[in-house]
Amino acid sequence: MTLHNTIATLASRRRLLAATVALAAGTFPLSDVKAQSKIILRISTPAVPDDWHAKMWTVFKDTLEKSAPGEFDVQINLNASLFKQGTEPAAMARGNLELSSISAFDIAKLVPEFSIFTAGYVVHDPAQQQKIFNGPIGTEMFKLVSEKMDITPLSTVYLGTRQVNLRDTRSVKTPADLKGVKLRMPGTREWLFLGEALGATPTPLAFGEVYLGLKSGTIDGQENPLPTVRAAKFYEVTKQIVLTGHLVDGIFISISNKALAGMSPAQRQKVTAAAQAAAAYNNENRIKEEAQIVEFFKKEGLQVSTPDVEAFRKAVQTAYLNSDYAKEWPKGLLDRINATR
Ligand code: KDO
Repeated sequence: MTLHNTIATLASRRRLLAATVALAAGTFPLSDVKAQSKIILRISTPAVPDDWHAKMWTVFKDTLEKSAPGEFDVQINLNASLFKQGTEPAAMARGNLELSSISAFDIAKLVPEFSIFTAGYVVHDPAQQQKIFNGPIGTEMFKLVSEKMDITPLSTVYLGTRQVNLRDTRSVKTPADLKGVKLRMPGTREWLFLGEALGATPTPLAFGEVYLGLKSGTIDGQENPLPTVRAAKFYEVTKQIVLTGHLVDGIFISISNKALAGMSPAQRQKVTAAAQAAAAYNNENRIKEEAQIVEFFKKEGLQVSTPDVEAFRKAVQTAYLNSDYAKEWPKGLLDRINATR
């Protein structure tokens, strides 16, 4: 080996050594390691970007980034792009998903006691809903959810009050007037029961397919809270809203128990606080929007009609009280709900 070659070899070894030292101490790989050590929180929801319960996840992410900078990697997936509507609880129990906003209907499948919150005309308004779930009833019911589903509800999100929304106009005063109407419902037994109790012919369809179903006429109508009718643009393909107000609907920001187990107590507390901030943001904005939204639909040319709500209430309550669902409701729970004001 010539002297020149020896020097070149030494220089290249030195560069190698320097690179190794940089790697060990260093800049690039260290940031990688840091990113990997962040706790990943994958979120999946069918919500459309314009809806409050989609936007609330950004509030969750920002709140957590402020309270626990660099500790979490929050990944928001809207439009059911990660998991199909209704499959989130199973994904969470398997450890494939950390967070979602799940409905009373999702919960009732595995926790039959919870079906009381799928029944029409049980909860009266959003304020009562918050009192129910932030009080002793919520504590008891969420404990059941955690035990039976391996997920923990962290906050209660007011999804809105569900109303009937039809493709063509018709006179609707009582449930009898919905006879034969193919009313789209999400595709589970509990949802279909609600559609039937309203007097319609319930037709199962995933949320993401409702717009086209209305446009093409495979369904005659759907029911959802009015802010969702606006955000998902159902008003473009329907002509009437019937203010049945049949369900003061709630969804629950929930986390998998596996994810909770991987956190320190301080991190758990921060995640819970972020979930509560997200729900508060949604609830405030949704309630405000609901108070003035009818005007929007009228301007869009929709007919907004008020049925005989008492007739709907009576029919729906009778259907539930005579059903097998009611047999699963904990004794005295309905009275306790009614006494929560
Ligand atoms: C729907 O499919 O009608 C529904 O309103 C049911 C809710 O439980 C919830 O899944 C909601 O869709 C989605 O978040 C989309 O808004």
